[in-house]
Amino acid sequence: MPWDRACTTASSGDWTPPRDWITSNASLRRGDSSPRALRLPQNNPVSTKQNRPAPVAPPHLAAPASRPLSRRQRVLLALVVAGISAGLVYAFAAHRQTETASESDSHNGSLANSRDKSPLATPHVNDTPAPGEPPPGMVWIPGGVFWMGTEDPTSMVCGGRDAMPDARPVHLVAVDGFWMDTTEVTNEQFAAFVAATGYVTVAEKIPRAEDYPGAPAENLVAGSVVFTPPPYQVPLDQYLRWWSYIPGADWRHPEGPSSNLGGREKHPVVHVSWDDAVAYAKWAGKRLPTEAEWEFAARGGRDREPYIWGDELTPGGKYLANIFEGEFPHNNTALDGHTHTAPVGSYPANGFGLFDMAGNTWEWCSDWYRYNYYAALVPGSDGAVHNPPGPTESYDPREPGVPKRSQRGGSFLCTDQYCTRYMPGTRGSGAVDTGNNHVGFRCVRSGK
Ligand SMILES: [Ca+2]
Repeated sequence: MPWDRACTTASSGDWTPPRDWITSNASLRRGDSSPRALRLPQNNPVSTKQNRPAPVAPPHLAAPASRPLSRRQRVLLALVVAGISAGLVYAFAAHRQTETASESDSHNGSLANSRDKSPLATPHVNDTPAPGEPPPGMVWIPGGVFWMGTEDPTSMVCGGRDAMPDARPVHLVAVDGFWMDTTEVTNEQFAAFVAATGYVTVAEKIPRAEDYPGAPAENLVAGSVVFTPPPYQVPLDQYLRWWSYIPGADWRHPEGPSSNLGGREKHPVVHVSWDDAVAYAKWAGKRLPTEAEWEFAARGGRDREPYIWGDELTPGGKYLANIFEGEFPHNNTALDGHTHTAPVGSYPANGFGLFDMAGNTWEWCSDWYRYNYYAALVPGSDGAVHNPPGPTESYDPREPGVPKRSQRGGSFLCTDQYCTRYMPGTRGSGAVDTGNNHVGFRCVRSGK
């Protein structure tokens, strides 16, 4: 299939190759007016140290057999045998010590060490039965083992230009069963929460100057970040060309004060910060998913496939998610039927009955975002990392000092021209205080 038909990229001779930064998931903190170069390091600091013991040479005890040994020779031979025996004992002890150290390393160091052992765990979906009737709007995800992360997608057809180094090493993860919302939280669901609690989202509050040092005074008004593409092609290395802080933009006014939710009751709620999402989840008796839960659920039982529906972006020319087609950011051809958010459930569900696990809106996860988290994970004795909760603190070298949580799934603005984070193994992140009009969420509930 020709590239321009298989991918979201329109045929364009003057298309400017993007740099490796995450436009569609850029962290635009309230009051932040200066564009930053958002570059990821090209390689993760993954140890390849093997920690194997040095090979022990086999003993060579061949003695001359054609003539009897003298007493001196017998004594020397006895000493040699004793020495070799002691050496073997020492070598064996050293081997055990090295094995122990290696095991200890794998509990304290990198996942790479565990790769020396054949993992006992294999990718599978558990047959754990649901612990009861499903809560309304939720489906049972039975848990299991899967390969989490992605290999470099830049070599794939339609894989985009971002190597996604933060999604490696690909590693085995085991997750327990849990309930998950079949769709992203909708505007009408969020409205019910606000009506019941009087909750006010971050975007509806006036930012405090002390929280945003250096921010222009005109930005210290309630509002949020909105996708505002120009009507012409622009260089793809300055995201402020298509993102704007719009006073009055919030979940009720997705594009600004003149917009509303009319006809968008079933669309995913947007302009929610991480705290807003957590507040909703608590009210609903739920929680946000971990990244591991989210990715296991998104894959729907498929093993290491680039898309939640298989290995081709548009099988049979059909779009299976709300992403971006055309020329980013100015020409959205909407071949998938939508230029902005789509009503939840507009595209086929994945193997677990979950909708929009690719595209539509980014979804907040509970984990702090740390770019090299996967390289420091601790596998269990079966070679799998069990129910990883995320790192204890965030770190994004692109924006050090900005606390970020993980986001997953990509959005209606993701395109292979820029980033392909609708692939389930890829990762995104966002400043905890920052929502925009392509970030939403869904909730989970523990199975126990
Ligand atoms: Ca679309």
